[in-house]
Order: sequence, then C-alpha cells, then structure tokens
Amino acid sequence: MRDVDGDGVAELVVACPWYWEPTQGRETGRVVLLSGASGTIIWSLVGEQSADNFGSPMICVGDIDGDGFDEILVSSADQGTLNLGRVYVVSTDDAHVIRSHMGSLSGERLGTALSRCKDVDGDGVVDYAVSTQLIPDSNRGRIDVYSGASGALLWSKTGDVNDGLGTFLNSAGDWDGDGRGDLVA
Ligand SMILES: [Ca+2]
Ligand SMILES: [Ca+2]
Ligand SMILES: [Ca+2]
Repeated sequence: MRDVDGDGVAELVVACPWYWEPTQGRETGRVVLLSGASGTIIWSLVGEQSADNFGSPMICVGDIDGDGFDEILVSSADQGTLNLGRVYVVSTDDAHVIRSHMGSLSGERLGTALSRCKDVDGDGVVDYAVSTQLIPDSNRGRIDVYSGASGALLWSKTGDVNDGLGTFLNSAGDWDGDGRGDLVA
C-alpha cells in the first residue's frame, strides 16, 4: 500500500472480519491501516452493524481517483439480516468511502469475491470485478465488472444453475491481447 503518512515508507492494510465492535455487537469486522515503518494504527474503519464481517474479503485496487493514494475494496457479503451484501470503495488516505455497491436480493451476498482488473474500458484507470453468490437464484453466481473511475457497471455475467460463478475471482492479465484485462473465475 502506497505511503499515506508521508514518511516515505509503504503502509500495510489489514482486514479483521471477526472483530467485535463493543457498541455494535459481534462480528462487525474492521479494516485497519498500519504504518509500515512503526506498525502504529493510522486509521480504523468499522463495519456498519453486527454480523457484517466487514473486510471479508478485501483487496487493494490501486489509485482510482487519481489523488496519489491507493484505494481498497472492502466487502460485507453477509451484511444485514437479509445478507444482501455490500462492497465499499475506500480511499486509504483518510478512510473515506468513495462509493459502495449493494445487493438487492435477499441472500444475494454481493461481494463474495473481489478482483482488480487491468483497465477494461480503456480510460487508463484500473477497474474491478465483484461477484455475487445469488443463493436464492439457484446459486448461479454472477460477476459484475465496474469502471474504477466512475463506478459504472461495464458488464455482468450470470452462471447456470448451481455454477456458483465467481466463488473465486482473479485478474488474469490480458490473454487475448486486446489490451484489456481478463478474469479467471
Ligand atoms: Ca508511511
Ligand atoms: Ca486514490
Ligand atoms: Ca478503466
């Protein structure tokens, strides 16, 4: 993670999805940015409610808003009693949320897996993929690819019955040589 506190040393971001926030209840989860030089906490961001498991999973996507600080994607796939799931795009300079994506279907579990993608829409900014378990819809699974710069949905692919498409996701570089990122799922 790029230097945040200006000491010239890269930082470390750590997800603690089973963290219990005393005022909010069990397994809220949190994400902590540690100084790479000293290990002291620069900031801590806590999940919104009990059983959010905020930080499971979490990835670094690089700088998507061009301010010189990296962004992270933080998932709460089990968020709320309906397990809609939610993914937050968080700036590492001060932990502010740039945007979030939220599931709309009970049991959808948006944010099951996350991946950065080499620039997909050709605007020069890294993009990212979010998978959804879609348990109520025959566990098909779905992958959504978003523009890093704008958050717009670029494309979406839903699996067949019991595919669980996107249970695992990873950037695959550029296999077909078109200059745009590919994914393995
Ligand atoms: Ca530093
Ligand atoms: Ca940034
Ligand atoms: Ca892009």
